[in-house]
Order: sequence, then structure tokens, then C-alpha cells
Amino acid sequence: NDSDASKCPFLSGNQSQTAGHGTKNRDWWPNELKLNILRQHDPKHNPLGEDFNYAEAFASIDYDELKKDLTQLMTDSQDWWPADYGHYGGLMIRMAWHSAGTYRVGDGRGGASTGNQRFAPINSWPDNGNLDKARLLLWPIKQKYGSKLSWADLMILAGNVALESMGFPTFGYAGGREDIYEPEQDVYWGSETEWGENAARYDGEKDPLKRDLEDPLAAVMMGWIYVDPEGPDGNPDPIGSAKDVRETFGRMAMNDEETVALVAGGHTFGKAHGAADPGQYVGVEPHGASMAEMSTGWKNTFQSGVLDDVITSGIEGAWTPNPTQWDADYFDVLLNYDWELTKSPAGAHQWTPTKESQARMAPTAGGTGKQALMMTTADIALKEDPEYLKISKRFHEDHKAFEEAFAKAWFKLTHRDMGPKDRYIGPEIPNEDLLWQDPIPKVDYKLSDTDIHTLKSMIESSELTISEMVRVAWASASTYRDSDKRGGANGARIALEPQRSWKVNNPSELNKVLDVYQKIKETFNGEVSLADLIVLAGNVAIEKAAHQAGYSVEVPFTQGRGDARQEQTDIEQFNYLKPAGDGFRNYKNANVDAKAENLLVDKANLLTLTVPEMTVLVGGMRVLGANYDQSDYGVFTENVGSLSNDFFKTLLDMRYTWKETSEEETHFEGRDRATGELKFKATRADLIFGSNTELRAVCEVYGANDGEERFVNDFVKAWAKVMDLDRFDV
Ligand code: HEB
Repeated sequence: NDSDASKCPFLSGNQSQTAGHGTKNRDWWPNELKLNILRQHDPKHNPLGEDFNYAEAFASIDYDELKKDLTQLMTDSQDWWPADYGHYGGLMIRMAWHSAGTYRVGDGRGGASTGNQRFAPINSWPDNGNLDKARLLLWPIKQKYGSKLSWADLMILAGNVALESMGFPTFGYAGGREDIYEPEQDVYWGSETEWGENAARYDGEKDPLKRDLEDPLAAVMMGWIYVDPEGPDGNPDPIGSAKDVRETFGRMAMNDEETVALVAGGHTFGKAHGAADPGQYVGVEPHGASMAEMSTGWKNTFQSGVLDDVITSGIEGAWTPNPTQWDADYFDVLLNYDWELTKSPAGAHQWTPTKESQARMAPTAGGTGKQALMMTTADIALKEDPEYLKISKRFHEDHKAFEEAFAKAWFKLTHRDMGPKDRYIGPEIPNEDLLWQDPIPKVDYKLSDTDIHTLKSMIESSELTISEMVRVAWASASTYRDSDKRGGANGARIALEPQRSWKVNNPSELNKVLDVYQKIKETFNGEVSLADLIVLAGNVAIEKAAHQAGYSVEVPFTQGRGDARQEQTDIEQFNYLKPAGDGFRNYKNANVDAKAENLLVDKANLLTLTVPEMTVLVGGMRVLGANYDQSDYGVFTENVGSLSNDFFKTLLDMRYTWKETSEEETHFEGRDRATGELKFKATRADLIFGSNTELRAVCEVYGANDGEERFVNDFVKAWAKVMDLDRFDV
């Protein structure tokens, strides 16, 4: 009966009383440690299940048929969103580019490899206007191939097929991007709270030639992929725009030549949409739209709402006279015509050929008329910036060179965040090794059990300490970042520049340790790699430390790592792997503002660690004395080098009382509560395990009387996991 129902809070219609609502810890304590980022992508929440093997599923696709299907789709115009010029190519390229274009070198996050364009905030970013239509057009193909083809792979392949179907020879394609089923929580997209804002990322500095973009962001404003097409902060200033383009494309690892090739190549196709005032005619973005809109957005009520009436960026027109054909027209019209500043029907700044230029025209999207060509301020930058102009002129004179540069830059753009070539799948993988793939030579040896045993005793008798071997193995493996699958122990790049000179790696100690491994490698006639020895020695150290604590363990060892050469190593790009902090080694770059515990969780996220794995590794590495500078912060034990649970026991022990020793609360000391005697020193990356209740709960498991064996076993497992994070070859 109705009156009973209205008493039940769940049925009363007040949604804020249903599960998940109400004021939360995050609302009360906004600075709470964001451990939730370590709880993402739990396989239990992936509908494909834990046993699903994507590479196998992808391999079972009839790839030629798939490409044929995609080619047909390009010109199969649908009434609900008809194709400009009868061809969806431009739209699909823009979708693929925006999917890949969020990648940034600073932390390797963003990019095409997860299919995150399906989720907020990215599906609703203003810069992604109407890309919801592109994905919906692809749904019949996604449906046909189902789990064999991820959205992430499909979006990039659609971009490639779009290019090919308009006459552009692409460089290749690799599948292997696996979809996520929830939006990422770890990616920092900036801290502004309005779309198009940028005050926080530029520290309020307005002058586009001076302002400095916050790390690791690679876009000039909230909700955009790169730059404001109209110019910095909407000002039609091509030189300021060039600076923004150079900065943001640089953070995608693109140099000037690649940048010019990409922008010009992309804008050879398709058009911009600005038929009328968006404020008047365009509805809300997908994530804010009403239920009946079914996750689409930007509903356009201007006239027909499609083709020549579409409003997306607000800029209006095509760049070239034949927007569905690969040709040399982009530089032809950019360089041969004079362009003047005008406004689109939507009121956006754009550039139109002057009357004197007697410019050619483009067809209208609906195909019945003609309209003037258009350039955005960011396109004009390719002509006004002296460095860009040189490249533009060269590409104009040498179309073949332009074509090759665009093909390679497009391949890099769309595959940059996939990591090593070992992860590529499918029949269109280019043979050529590319420097940005961080190539590693394959090994030609296979160590027998006896070999491994011999090597272990050689390491043991080397007089290296447990701490030294642990530090170096960790330093080598922990550069891995899952965001773009770069770094890791494979390749032994720790022995090369720039890593061998990083402060966090303690270069003088590192050299000493590597010399020992190098000699062992020589004694072994080179039949073992330095990379394998670094990891094996870490295992030796841990087994020894466990033995000293009374446990007999064998740390799993996956042989077969190769040694990269210096010329296979892009020093500038590897410097982006340098940690701002590494809480596992109790390291923090003093110039970095972020708190040590936040850097620790950030790194744990990049290493794909769970909360217990992060906890067990820190607790173990402290008692192994693995701090980068051999300091005793967090080394809560009398028996350094013994794999005991002392870190946890001390942390939870009420005998000790803690007090900050620095104004910024970065360092602490622990004293005996009764005697006042100074017992221990700690950083934030230590005490967070006692002060944060979720971490404390895990520490209680390992610090309990029945916790030590579990601790040793879990430590060994987590350690081996980190050592093997980059082993896509096995
Ligand atoms: Fe772009 C479109 C901007 C780069 C490709 N673009 C577009 C537009 C704009 C832009 C504004 C329009 C949209 C609408 O629809 O409205 N971009 C831009 C900028 C940049 C760029 C600012 C930086 C500089 N793109 C780019 C690249 C690429 C591209 C790199 C590739 C490669 N786009 C593109 C395309 C299109 C566009 C294809 C068309 C679309 C359609 O058609 O729909």
C-alpha cells in the first residue's frame, strides 16, 4: 500500500537516500589519500572475464573482411547522421586522432590504448563534440566482431581505413589495445572546474609567449585535446598558437616536422562545423544529457541539424577543395593564398582566402553547393612560425616526403602508448624498428637450471650487499609504467644514459654493482644478459634475506631479457621515466611539490600494484635497507637485510611516539614513549602506512604474529611481479 511504501527511504523517491549517496569521506576530507586509483580495472569487473585472451581472439578475425567492412562503412551514409560529402573519412580520422592525442610523455597516461573515449569525462569534452556519432556509426562493426575487436583497436583501425579509403598509403597497423570498462581515475586532466578554463595550468599567466604549462598536462585548457583552434585563449594570434602547438605536440613526443606533417595531413581531409551559434542551438554533452538521449549529446536544433547545419567546433568550412581525397592541396592553398581573419556563422575566429587570392572553393557538406576554404589560427601557425614555415615549404615542394612523414607520424601517434613491439598483433605490423618503440635485441641463449645455479653462486660470492643488489634490481625494473608500457628491467637501460646518471639511482654505487655483473657476464662468455643478471642478483639478495629471517623461499626468475644499446635509447624520451619520487626507495625530488605519499601511490599505480602489494613491497624494502641513499628513514629494524615484518610491527607499536622534525611535515622521528630515546626516523612515505586507516589495516595483517610468513611470501610474489612487468615477450 502506498503510504507504507512512502515510509521506506528507498522507495520514497529521494535518490540521495539510495546506496552510494550521502556525504562521503572524500567530501569530509578532500585530501584523503587516493588509494582508489590502485583498485581500478579489477578483472572481476571486466565482463570478458579473467581468462579472456585478447590476442588469441583478435587473431581469429578475418582481417581482410574487417577492413572491407570498414571501407564500406565510410560511404554508407546513415540518415540519422549523414556523411559530409557522402564520406565519413574525416570524422573517423578526427575520432582516431582525438583518441590517441590525449597521450602525454610526462607520465605516459592518456592515449588510444584503453578505449577511454567511451567514458566521461572524455566522451563529453567539448573538443570531442559529435565524436559520439562516430562511435555509434561503428557499433554495427563492433557488434559483428564482438570481443575479438576492442573499441580501442577499432577506433584506430577506423582512422587507418578512413585514410586508406581516401587514397593515403598508411605505414601499418597493430592491434593489441584492450578496453577498460570504467573510466580511469588516475589520470590528471587538470584542476580547472570549467570547460575551456586554463588559469590553474598556467598559474594565471595570460601572455601566451611566456606562460608555462603545468606538468604533465599536454593541452592548453580543460576539455581539449591540444590547443584552442581559434588561438591562445581565443585570440587569433598565429605566433602564440605556434607556441601552444609546439608545446603540446612536444608533450606527445612529436618534433616540429612530425607536428607539421600531422596537422597538414589530417586537415587535408574533412571539414569544420560551425553553421550557427552553438549557445542557441546545441544541447548538453553526453554525460549530462537526459536519459532518452541514450548517452549521446550535443543535440543540434539548428534547421536540419545535420550536414551543412552541423555545429561542432564553431569553425566553418573545409581546408582543401577535395576534402575526401589525399592530395597536395593543403600546402598549396595554405602557402599560395593570402588569408584574412574572418568569423564563422557561429562567431568563431577563422581565416578565409582574400578575394585577391582568387582561391578555389570547397564543396558544401551536403554536396549541392560551394563554400570558401578555411584555415584555423593553428593552421596559419604552420605558415607564420619561421620554423614551421620551412617545413611547410619543403613538404609543399616534395609531396612524397610529406606523405612519408605523415604516414610515420600517424603510426607513431596511434601506436605510441602501446609499448614494445612485442605487444603488437595482426597482419599489418611494420617490419622496421623505430626508436620510439625502445627496441631491445632478442637474446640467443637459454640458461639451464645448472647455469642459473652457477650464476647465483657467482653473484653470492661477489661481496655485494643485499641492499646493493636489491636497490639496483628495483632501480632497473621500477622504471616501468603501465600507462604507456615503457621502461622496466628488460633492456638493462639502467646501464645506459640517461638512467645510469639519475640521482635516484645513486650512480657511484650503481657503477660499482654493474661492474661486478659485467665481469660475471664476461666470465659467462656473454651467454647471459646484464638485464637478467640484475634481476637474478635481486632474487639472490631476497632469498638470502628471507633465509636470515628463517624462511626458505625461491624467487621466481623469468630469463630472457636482452641488453639494449645506447643508440637504441632516446635519452630525452627516457628522461620522462625519471621518478619525481619513489617511495619504495624513500626518494623524493625536493623540487617537486607533491607529497611523498601521493607520489608513492602514483608510482604504485604505474606499476599496476594493488594496495596490499604496495604495502608489502614498502615494508620489505625498508628492512632490506633499500633506500636510494642508504639513509635509515623507515628502516624500523635492528636487523637490516633480514626479511622480517619489523617495519609493520614498529609502525603499529604504541611504545613509540612520532613527531615531525621539519616544518613541512616531510620528516619525522620516533622516540621511545617511556625513555624519550630516539629510535627511528621516518618520511611521509613511511608514516602514511600507520596514519591512513586503509593502509594501517593491511599493515595489521602483516604485523600480526601470524603475519610474517604471509609477508615473506607476498613480498616475493609482488617483487617477482615488478621484475616481470615488461615481459611482453614471454
Ligand atoms: Fe584537426 C577537424 C582543430 C590537429 C585531423 N580539427 C578539426 C576541427 C578543428 C580542428 C577545429 C573541426 C571540428 C569540427 O567538426 O568542427 N586539429 C585542430 C587543431 C589541431 C588539429 C587546433 C592542432 C594544431 N587534426 C589535427 C591532427 C589531425 C587532425 C593532428 C590528424 C592527423 N581535424 C582532423 C580531421 C578533421 C579535423 C580529419 C575533420 C573532421 C570532420 O571532417 O568531421
